[in-house]
Amino acid sequence: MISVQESPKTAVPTQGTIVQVPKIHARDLPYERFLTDYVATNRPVVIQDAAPGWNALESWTPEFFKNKFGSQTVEVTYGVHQKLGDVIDGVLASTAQKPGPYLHKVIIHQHMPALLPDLVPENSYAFPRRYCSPLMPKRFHRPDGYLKLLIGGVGGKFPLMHFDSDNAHAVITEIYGDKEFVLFAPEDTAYVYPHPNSPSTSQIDDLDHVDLERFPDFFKAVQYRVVIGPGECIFVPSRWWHAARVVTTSVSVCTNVMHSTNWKGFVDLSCDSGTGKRKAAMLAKRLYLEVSGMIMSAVESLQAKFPKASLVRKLAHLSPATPAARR
Ligand SMILES: O=C(O)CCC(=O)C(=O)O
Repeated sequence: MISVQESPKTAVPTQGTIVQVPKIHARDLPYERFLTDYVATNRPVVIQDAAPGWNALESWTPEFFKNKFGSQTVEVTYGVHQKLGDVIDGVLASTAQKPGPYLHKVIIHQHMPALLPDLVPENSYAFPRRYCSPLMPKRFHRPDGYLKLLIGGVGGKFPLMHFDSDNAHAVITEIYGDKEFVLFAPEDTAYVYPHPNSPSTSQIDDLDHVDLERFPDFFKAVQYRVVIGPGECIFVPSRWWHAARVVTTSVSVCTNVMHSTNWKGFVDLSCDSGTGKRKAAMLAKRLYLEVSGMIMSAVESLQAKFPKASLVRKLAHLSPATPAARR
């Protein structure tokens, strides 16, 4: 029995309609059903108890990071470098009136690989899938799903409301504290006012005080809101706008997912038309990605139909359907 906690739609005069993102316990959402009901339909969901057994859930407190990595210099936000110990002091002093830093540039495999054993077994809902494929062009090859560490204090927030590049899905798993997400569907893009020069970032930077003179159609956008706590992860589908704000001092991790259902959008985005030589290069890239996509689709359906066949197991790394099939 699926326990979906959906609250009724609430009409808020200046902000439009607010809908709660459904929450489902992992035991009621097998991975295959997650793929068909949410990934393939591009709808958001929160999964509870998504990462049972993670040491991180027991040990990753702000103090843990200060003690273990306090002297390490990290990039906190775009181009801002600081010692992690100072970042944690700022996070702990953060208030709604005077928000402290929000750490979002640490890639765990690259900058803090010692943390990896605390994230085992892997959260299957966050499995990066086609990003693991050796057929992925080098620039996009991310067997780790680009696993990022996010730390912030009360009132802190991810700096931009945006949707992820590459037409990627994102999964954010909360480890410590609570964080609020506000999402907007791709069909409401016009109402969140993308930057003319950066179409994946919104001009709206404070969802609680939206300037309705500058952004008069904002109230037409449907807001999908939810607060996630330790052990819960949110699936943010491709092209969904999202903003994240810390409710209580928060530590979480984020990965990107590339699946057959967001592949076409990825190919279209990465092969813009261009002219002259560039046009020829883009056509070659498109051909490569389309053929690779077909090979990956074939490998994926073989894994679904004949999971135990030895040839299929040999080919599986070309588009692993499970973490075990990744090489
Ligand atoms: O801060 C968060 O939880 C959101 C992270 C995010 O959207 C991103 O890294 O692209």
